[in-house]
Formats: sequence, structure tokens, C-alpha cells
Amino acid sequence: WRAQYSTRPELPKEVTINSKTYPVDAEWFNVSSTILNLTSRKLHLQKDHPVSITRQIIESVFPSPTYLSYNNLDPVVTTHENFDSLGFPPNHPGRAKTDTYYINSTTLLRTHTSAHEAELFAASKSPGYLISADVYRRDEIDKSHYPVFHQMEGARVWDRNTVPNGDIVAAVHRDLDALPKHEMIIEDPNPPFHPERNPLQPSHTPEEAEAVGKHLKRSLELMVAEIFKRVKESHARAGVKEQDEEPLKVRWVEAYFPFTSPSWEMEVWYQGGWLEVLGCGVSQQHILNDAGVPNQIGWAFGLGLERIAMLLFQIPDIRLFWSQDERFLGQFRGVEGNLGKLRPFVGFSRHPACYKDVSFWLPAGSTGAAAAGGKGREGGEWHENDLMEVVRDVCGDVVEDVVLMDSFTHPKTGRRSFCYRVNYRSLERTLTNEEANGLHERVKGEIVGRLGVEIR
Ligand code: FA5
Ligand code: MG
Repeated sequence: WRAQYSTRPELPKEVTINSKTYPVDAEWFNVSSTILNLTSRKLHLQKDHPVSITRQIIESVFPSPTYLSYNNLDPVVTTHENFDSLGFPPNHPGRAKTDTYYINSTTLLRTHTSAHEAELFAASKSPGYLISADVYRRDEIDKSHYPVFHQMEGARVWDRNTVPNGDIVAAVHRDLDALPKHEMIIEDPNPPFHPERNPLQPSHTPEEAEAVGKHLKRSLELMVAEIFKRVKESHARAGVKEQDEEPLKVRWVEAYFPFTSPSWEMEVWYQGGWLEVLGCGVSQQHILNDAGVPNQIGWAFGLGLERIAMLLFQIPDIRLFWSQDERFLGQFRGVEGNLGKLRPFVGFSRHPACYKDVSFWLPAGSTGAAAAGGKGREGGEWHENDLMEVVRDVCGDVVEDVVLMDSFTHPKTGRRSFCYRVNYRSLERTLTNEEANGLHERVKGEIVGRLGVEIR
């Protein structure tokens, strides 16, 4: 019966992505054909696509020749580029097969644009760069997460050997003063660095880290100010009343990345909650040292282009970006060449949702400690990203979200049980209950067959 349910392609010997061929390793390969098919889409380069329009608006805030743009870097990278070069420890959960799409043990679909930092810092063609690219992650299913999305990475360095008097602090301050001002109120209660939570690097002086951090934050604030300016204009054009606009709220929160310190994330208020739009920080000096530019010091950021595009066009659900429906794409036509045409997205009527629950026991001996979003785990253990992947393979984009409702440990046997709610809703049409039932039955069959769970 497994074969009957299986939507999984036969394990290929090799895969070809963007006309390059890679050998597949049975132990590591976990890229479904759904995902492989998306590697050619490159929404950030598709004319008049909201992701491409967003990219161009942000590029205008980081102009050449200070910032050079790289928009065609290959999505297939090595584990060294994606993880080791950035200082990810060997046991970092991001490396697990449950989180990352592998082709073989040393080759993967990049999980972030930071995979290209070492290469571009080494190339040293300009004081700054921008990279826009498709990135891949096995992740949860909801309105702001998708397994393929687009990031823009930015970086800026200053070189002790070339700034006047070797004075980095003065040079950064001069560049900061040359940046435009903005009038947004930004919530930023954070100190420039913090000995435990957000430490200064040993090779940086407090003044250097503070100056670089200020230049970084101002640059990114100017980026969101530009986005909000475009939102305001588009609202005026579409006749949206001021009282119907969402309050404009932006905040900085402390964060952690293996490749920056101190680090922060920017969050923006959107549809009644805080939406994380980017991560950033002062680049770890070892990356610049390893890239052969130990005299440089600088910052880097990585933002989610879809998340910014959601703010810019008021797009409510990340699945829409993949729509080929003219009712979606038609709304952006002509905007790339003329931002004066930018208008808020008008949603198509919302089709009804259909919830279905699935409850199951984990295979005996599986603790499922990581199931509820917890990170650390061993290979072979239960992880909810595996469930998400099955749901995506079986249902494609007709699932809006998958939410853990309940978990339970049997007092005698110690076995773990979970109940998840799958919300079926198409963006494009009304699903019949029979259709949703059929999908749900297939999801159940697949999780039994692939994950070894027992339906309750
Ligand atoms: C990173 O990927 C870091 N490389 C960012 C960075 C670069 C930090 C340089 C410091 C220096 P993170 O995993 O938080 O960080 O992702 C960055 C952004 O990508 C998030 O803020 C969010 O906007 C977006 N993002 C993350 N996961 C998804 C997803 N599944 N779907 C859509 N957007 C996502
Ligand atoms: Mg993050």
C-alpha cells in the first residue's frame, strides 16, 4: 500500500540544477521534486514580480559603486560555504537533514545568502555588496514561511589600511553623517553591545563596534523608510484612508548568529503582530581574516525579500508569490519600470478554510523532544519539519498552516503522541470537503509510511 500512497520520486543517481549536474547520495538526498522544480523560478529576477520590484527598491537605497549587486549566484553550495566558513559548530541544528535540503553529504541548497560571504569578502571588489537569491529551508508552514524564499544579503566594510590615519571610527562616522536622515520612530532599547547577551568581539574596540553598529542600523532604517514611503504613496493612489492604515512600528531586538557579534533583528508591525524582516550584525572578524582581508571591519545583514514585499504591497500570504494566476501577477505589471504605478495588492475573495486534525503515536523509543519547535536533536529522531514536508509534498500550496494542538506522553509506556491541525484553504478556488478529505487521508498514509507513526 505504500507504493499506492507514495508521492516521492525514485531516488535519482544525479540531479541537474541550473544546468549543472550533481551526484546524489542516498543517505543525504532529501530534495523532493516539488522543491527541485522551484529552483528554476528565480522570482527575484522575474520582471514585474513583487519580489523583483522589492529587490530593486532596496538596491536603490544601497547604490553602486559603494555596493555592487550579485543576483545570479548558484543555489547549490557546499556545507563548507553554507556552514563551516561562517563558524557554525559541527552539531548546529541548522545542519540537520530535518532543516536543510541536501543533495549529498557535502552539497546542499543554500539555506541563506550568507553562504556567499566568504567568497565576496575575498573578492573585495567594492566596500559593499548586495546578493539577492533564492534560498531553501525545511521549515514550518504558515503565512510568513515557505520552504523556498528569497533573501537579500548586504555587507559593508572599512579597511584600516586605507581610511585616513587608519582611524576606522572617524571614517565610519563620516559615512554615517553622509547618510540621509529619516523621521521614523524606532524602538531600540538595546545597548551597542552586551557582555553576555551580545558581546563585543575581542579584536574590536568598543568605539569601532558602536560606530559600525550605528551605520548598520541607520542603513537598514533608511531601507524600511523607503519601503514605507512607497506604501504611503500607493495608499494615496488607491484612496486608502489614513485611519485604515496600520500603525507604522519598527523595533530592534537582540539576536544571535554564529557569524556576527553583536547581532540584531528588525521587526515590523504587520497585520496585528511583529513580523521579523531581517537579521544583521558586526561581522565576525574570523570571516574577514579567512577571506584574506584581516584589515577590514564591517557589518552584514540578511533580509527576507518576501517579508518586505508583503509589507510593501500588503500581501497577506507568502504562498501567493508562487502563484502564476493572472489575478495575482497582473496587479504588478508595468510597476518595475514605473514605481508611480505601485498599488496595494487587492486580495481575491477568500475561499473557505477546512480544518482537519491528525493524531498519532511516535514510533516506540522516539522522544520527539524537538517536535514543538525545540531545536537540538539527533538524526533519526522525530522532527515536525518532516511532517511539514510530507504535507507539502502531498498537498502543494492548498495548506495554509499546520499547527500543533496537543501533545501527550503515555504515563505507562512513555510513548509520545501529537495532534496537529491541518488548515486546508486554496488561494485560488473553493476546496470541496471531499477533496480536503482525500488529501487528508493521503497525508495520513504518507506519514505512516514515511515517518513510521501510528495513527490514533
Ligand atoms: C539568516 O538567514 C542570516 N543569514 C541573516 C544574517 C545575514 C544575519 C548576515 C547576520 C548577518 P534568518 O534565519 O533569521 O537569518 O533569516 C533572515 C530572514 O529571512 C528572516 O528575518 C526572514 O525575513 C526571512 N525568512 C526566514 N525564514 C523564512 C521562511 N521560511 N520563509 C520566508 N522568509 C523567511
Ligand atoms: Mg531569524
